[in-house]
Amino acid sequence: MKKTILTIAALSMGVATSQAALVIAGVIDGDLTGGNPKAIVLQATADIADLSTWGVGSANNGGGSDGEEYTLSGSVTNGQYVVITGNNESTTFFSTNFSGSNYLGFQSGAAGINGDDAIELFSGGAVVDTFGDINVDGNGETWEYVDGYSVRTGGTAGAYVDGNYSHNNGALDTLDEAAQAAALGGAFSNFNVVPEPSSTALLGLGGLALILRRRK
Ligand SMILES: [Ca+2]
Ligand SMILES: [Ca+2]
Ligand SMILES: [Ca+2]
Repeated sequence: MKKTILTIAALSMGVATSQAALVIAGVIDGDLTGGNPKAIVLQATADIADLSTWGVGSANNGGGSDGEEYTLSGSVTNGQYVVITGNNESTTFFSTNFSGSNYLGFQSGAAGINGDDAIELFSGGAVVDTFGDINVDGNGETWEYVDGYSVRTGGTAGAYVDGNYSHNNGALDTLDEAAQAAALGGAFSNFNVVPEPSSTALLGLGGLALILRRRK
């Protein structure tokens, strides 16, 4: 009997850790030709050896879930960002803000977002984190990011909480690519995700690793 209880406890801890291991860190919709640059940004709050069970979808214009439109691959370490660009444009913007070992890049039409689209993060086929309201067009909403960006400032994965993000709607409006890169600044360079309590020790180690990596 004791053995059974221990097994259940271990399984519960495993589920809690995996669900918080990757979160939506932000969204970008620029103002260059084609509405570029565009990106969905995620951040790891723990090491993930196999990203192939993770994916994203964009729920466009309040039309509800599109399901998992793009599945990730590879692996990430605690604190690393996953950057999914909508296309291969805006190389100056992305090389300025998303270069180095702290960023893992992908490209998918699922990130072809334009400021009024909600984002879903999937793990094992289930939604584990959401940005915005998948059933509401973002125009005029608090989470609108047309010609701008939103960046996570805290919180954990789960139902969408508006206060977990800083919204910079229109912040990239009319700017050229270099100016948009400068306007984004270091928005996606800090470890600004608050992990689940059980992951606190991992955060400490991850933060140290990031500092060591930057000194190289
Ligand atoms: Ca735009
Ligand atoms: Ca979509
Ligand atoms: Ca849209």
